[in-house]
Amino acid sequence: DPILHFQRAGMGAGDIQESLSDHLTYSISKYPVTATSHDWYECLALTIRDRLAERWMETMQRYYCADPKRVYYLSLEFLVGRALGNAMLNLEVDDACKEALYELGQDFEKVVQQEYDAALGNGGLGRLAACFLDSMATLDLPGYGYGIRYEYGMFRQSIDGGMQVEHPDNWLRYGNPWEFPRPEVLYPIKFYGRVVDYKHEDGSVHHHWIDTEDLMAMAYDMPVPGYGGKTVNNIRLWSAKSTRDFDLRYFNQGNYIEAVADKNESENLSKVLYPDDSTEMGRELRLKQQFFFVSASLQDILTRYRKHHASWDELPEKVAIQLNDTHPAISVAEMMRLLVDMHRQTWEHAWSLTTRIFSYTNHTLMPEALETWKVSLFESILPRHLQIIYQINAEFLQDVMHHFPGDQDILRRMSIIDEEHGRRIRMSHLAIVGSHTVNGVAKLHTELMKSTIFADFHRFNSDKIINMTNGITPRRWLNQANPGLAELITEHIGKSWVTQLDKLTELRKFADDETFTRKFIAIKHENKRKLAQLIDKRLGLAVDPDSLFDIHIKRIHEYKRQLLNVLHVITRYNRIRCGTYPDLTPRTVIFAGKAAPGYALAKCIIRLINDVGDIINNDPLIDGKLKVVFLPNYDVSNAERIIPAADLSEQISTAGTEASGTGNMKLALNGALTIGTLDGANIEIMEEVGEDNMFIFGLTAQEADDLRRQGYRPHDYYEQNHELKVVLDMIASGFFSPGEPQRYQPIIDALLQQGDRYLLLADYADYVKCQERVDALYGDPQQWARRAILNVAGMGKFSSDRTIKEYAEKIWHVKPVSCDNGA
Ligand code: DL6
Repeated sequence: DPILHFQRAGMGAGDIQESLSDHLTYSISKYPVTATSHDWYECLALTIRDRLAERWMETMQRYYCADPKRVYYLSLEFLVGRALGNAMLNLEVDDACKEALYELGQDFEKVVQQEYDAALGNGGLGRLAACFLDSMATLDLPGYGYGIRYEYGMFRQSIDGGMQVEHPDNWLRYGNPWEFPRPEVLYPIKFYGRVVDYKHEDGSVHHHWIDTEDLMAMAYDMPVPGYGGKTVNNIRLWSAKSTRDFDLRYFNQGNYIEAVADKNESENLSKVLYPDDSTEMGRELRLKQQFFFVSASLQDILTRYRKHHASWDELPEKVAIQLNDTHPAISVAEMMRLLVDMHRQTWEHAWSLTTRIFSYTNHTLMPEALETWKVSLFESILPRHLQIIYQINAEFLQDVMHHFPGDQDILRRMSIIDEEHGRRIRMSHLAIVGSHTVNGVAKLHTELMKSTIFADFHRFNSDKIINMTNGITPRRWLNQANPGLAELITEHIGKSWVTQLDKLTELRKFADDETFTRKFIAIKHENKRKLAQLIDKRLGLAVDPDSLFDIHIKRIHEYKRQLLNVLHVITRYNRIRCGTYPDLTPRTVIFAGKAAPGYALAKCIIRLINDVGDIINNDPLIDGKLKVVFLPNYDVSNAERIIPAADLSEQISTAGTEASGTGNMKLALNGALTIGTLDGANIEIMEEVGEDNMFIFGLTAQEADDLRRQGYRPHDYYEQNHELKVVLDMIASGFFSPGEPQRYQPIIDALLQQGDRYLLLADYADYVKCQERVDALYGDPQQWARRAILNVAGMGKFSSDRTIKEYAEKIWHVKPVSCDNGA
């Protein structure tokens, strides 16, 4: 086919205005007088979508003609947030859209705010996937996202009486203009049943998985525009549909109601995102979700490959599949099943192909987050896959045995099957064995993977585990979220930073430039003013934009140590009240984040933050010197509002626990100074921006490990540090919960009775001292701004473009297919 050329959708304000009016009539069917802001949002989204569609089809045709090696990013989570603002900026039509809406008498901001966030993820892992998609498209890489079209995304959080309340996120209620249903792209997915073996005359055995319960996976596609709009990639999300056969059984029996009820039940599979981050609940539905999207995606990938290729031999030259954590690790067994059982490849050939296709990213060292599934559950849901896993394991353990002759224990440790905890399948081991490359997400994390959780695998094959430090997309996290700062940067160094973030180093020369600094400070102040306005609107709480905005935003988890921050807040409160620190810099400490619904202690921490805020914010003695805010429902859109307003970025996880962090990158890129531990990517941020431009405190990962080995005694710290003792006693005595003095006993117990797993008390004194250095520097606005500018200037490395280029070169071996070198 010739390359398509489209002309329908012009990019000028006039063209856009025409499209908007067109859609108001033909898509919405309303007159301007009756159209709501949401109607105008729909019109604008469809107007932009038209422009994306042309480029999307051109991109897909370009790929079809060039038949390049493609990369498939398999992820149970894509936390993309809103699409409209990002698409307008990536197409560089935002000004034209503003003008067009203005001409039509509409308020651009109000219209854009109508969009629901696509919150198909929990936190870091899902947001990373979204940043990667943006970078792949921007770099013209043939990259496809595959995931689940959850009907309900991440729950909405409200706070009632200081407590988290979860609400369903019905994000599709008013439809989703960005998705294209593909009812013809439909694959059968099997569950349960049994395996029967047929012996052929030549002695070969063929395995049939029969008597299964089936459902269908139907595709929904969404465009992913790269910056500049040349390449628009695809994310394909699967939705569960009942099979017609399935319905028929009941219909034939004349049982209409049963048929419909059953249909609904099978469609439950893609209904809701599991809201657990860093813990695995081992639920049957979750395993079924994993297999569902894996099976559909692999069938789709193989179908696309087969359009061009008669033989399977070239599969690894045309297909790279990245497993985003172990959630899609069942892919290894499913690929084997498809190749061996369905496409009649020999086991050896299929294994050789499989292990050249997959690579796996590990995102956590937390033992409770490492996925395992009961063998018995597998046996029931995926009986054929269990057989395949057994065979993979048997062959793998043979290799291990040859490598470490006589070492029985290593076989036990490396086996895909954990025989000790009631026989479980270790999904990380399956992912490692089936992948050619395994990566960590920051240098320290990768080193710890090699020396702790995967030490045996590293000894077995020292080339397999490599590092790929995470990154973030500068399009959303600077260009879109912080237009003031983006413009200032562009004025001084040009706009190339949007795709070449390294260019930010050129800002170093402005760190001492008075005019630049003045403007930089003014932009930050304006961002803080806007956030203060939002806080006032949402919580009815006045905060002072001249105070230091101290920001702690991320999932609520013990290892992320929001509680350590609270201990400092209370210390500060006590210091102000006792009057010995009269010049303390006024601060507004802002928290935001969701707790997993079943994580009682994390919810308790949210309540404590709110209770502490209630006491401090209403204490007349404090006189505005300290405010504590918990901003509900942290999501991508709220992050875009909070991050540009941050002075101080709290990155205070116990060293050795946060795999990388990406919020740390977003905040520094927007000119916040980091107070943090030597953990995850903080270390690499420090290498880039310089130790003097960060506030580092606390134990290193090594020191934390040593301390635990020597026998950590949190009680000693409590006894020996008077301020700390006072703070803990206040919490324990009900100072912040007078109506229920025992409310925070679980927190006190975790720290003093249960060993303080995350070493809060050990790091407390150093943290408080470090906060004093923060105060001192903030007292000198010029010096503070200088360091903030140097932070922005040092963030070039943390563009997800850099990360994706590394994956493309070192793991996937894929190359750009740009308009110039395409077909
Ligand atoms: O790699 C992305 C992100 C890291 O930046 C965070 O440090 C890490 O906690 C997060 N992991 C998860 C859930 N882990 N699992 N499984 O979100 O990944």
